[in-house]
Amino acid sequence: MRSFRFVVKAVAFTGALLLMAGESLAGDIKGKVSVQGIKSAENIAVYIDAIPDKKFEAPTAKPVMDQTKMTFSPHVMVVQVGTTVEFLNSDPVGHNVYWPSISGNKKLAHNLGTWPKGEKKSFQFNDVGVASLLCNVHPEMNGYIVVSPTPYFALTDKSGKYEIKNVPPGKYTLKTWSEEGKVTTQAVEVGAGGVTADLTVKK
Ligand SMILES: [Cu+2]
Repeated sequence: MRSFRFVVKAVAFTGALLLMAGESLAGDIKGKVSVQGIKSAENIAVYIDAIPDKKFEAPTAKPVMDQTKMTFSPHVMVVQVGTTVEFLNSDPVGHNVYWPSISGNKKLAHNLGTWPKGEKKSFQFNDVGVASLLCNVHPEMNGYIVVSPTPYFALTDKSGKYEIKNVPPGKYTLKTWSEEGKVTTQAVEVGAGGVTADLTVKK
């Protein structure tokens, strides 16, 4: 009995050590996105494209896409595939939310309807791509939800900088999406110390 307990403890301890080693091996991908022919390097999604044979569980957190002051806020949101997004109306007027396609696939068009202040509706994004959010009451309103195939994504700040944290070591394809620019892809290899990857997005 005693030796059995010892073995259990030893296995648990070794497991904990391996877990810690795995975590410490994970690195960050960071860098700067430069733009050519586009006004701003802000709000550009940078994410690791689908990893063969790797599936990720749907996140439990439900980010909020707010409709406030006649805008979608944030203007661009990146989520992992499988994420449920809550659409909240914070304005005293009714807003509608629909997207005519996901990355051009009109079969994935969806209209959530129109609802008043303080109420929200949720939608689970199970298809990778970009949903262009529109409101059929206010044609000037638009926003984007970028659905990433992996949990490894970031959005650039005002200066174009981004950081994707805790990526396991390996070779990946980095991909960008931006409102005005073309999709950029770049190979990247993450080692224990992380990696810097600068990208250029062209119009
Ligand atoms: Cu509206």
